[in-house]
Amino acid sequence: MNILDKIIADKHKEVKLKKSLIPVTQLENSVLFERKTNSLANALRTSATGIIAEHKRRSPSKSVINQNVSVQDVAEGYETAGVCGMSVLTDGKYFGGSLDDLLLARSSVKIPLLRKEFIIDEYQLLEAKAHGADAILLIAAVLTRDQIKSLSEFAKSLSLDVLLEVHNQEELQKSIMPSLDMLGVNNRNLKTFEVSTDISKSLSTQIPDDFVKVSESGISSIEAIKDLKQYDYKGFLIGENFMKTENPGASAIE
Ligand code: IGP
Repeated sequence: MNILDKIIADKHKEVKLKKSLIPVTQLENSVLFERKTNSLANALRTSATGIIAEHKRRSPSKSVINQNVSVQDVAEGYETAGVCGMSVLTDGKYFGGSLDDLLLARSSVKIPLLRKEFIIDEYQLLEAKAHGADAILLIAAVLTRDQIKSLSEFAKSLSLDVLLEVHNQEELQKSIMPSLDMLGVNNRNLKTFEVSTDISKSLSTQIPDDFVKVSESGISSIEAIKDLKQYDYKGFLIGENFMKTENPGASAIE
């Protein structure tokens, strides 16, 4: 079993347990549930930098990245640096994140927030809304076309923007549909952890113009961003390069 299969198997158990503990009505009654969301896709269309800065404590590929900073400080630092949006990892077991991180980020900043999670169930979209997300991630490698359709349509009904992540041509082709706002190309293969921005470059021409293009992972220099902009990328998802420093917000300014 590769790591992605393992994460998804665990996620099924986690969602089942959570559903038995926290009923949907409780999520729907959250103070944040009825709020107006702030579109990440719209922000990226008009942003000068296009940077989506991520809060990531650890990962299966790198183990510990940063356990010492508070999510509020990171969020405020990113917002002050002028990033376009923030991605908050909420998976606990493999990334050391939580829904509380999302809630704390929401209480600290106004910029659009992406819930970075392995989404397999509508319940997780209700959680995302109730904890302050403006956008959610769907990963094509672990979902069928039908699942992508029903999850993205449900997300849209909650006014959440949808970022669909692909890593190859096959995943891209099965996923194109109008209920997606942003198409992300993950430069990291989640099964092998190999990273190369060449993947973003080679897939760029196959992404229809109506989607905001986002290049994800392994981006560590302004040059890399300038290069990807030539391929019509509007968003750049950056985690480790900021999080590995003592003050992630300050490093996002550079
Ligand atoms: C950030 P990096 O290499 O800058 O830390 O990558 C982000 O793209 C990465 O964390 C990510 C991810 C994911 C994590 C992209 N897709 C799906 C978990 C699940």
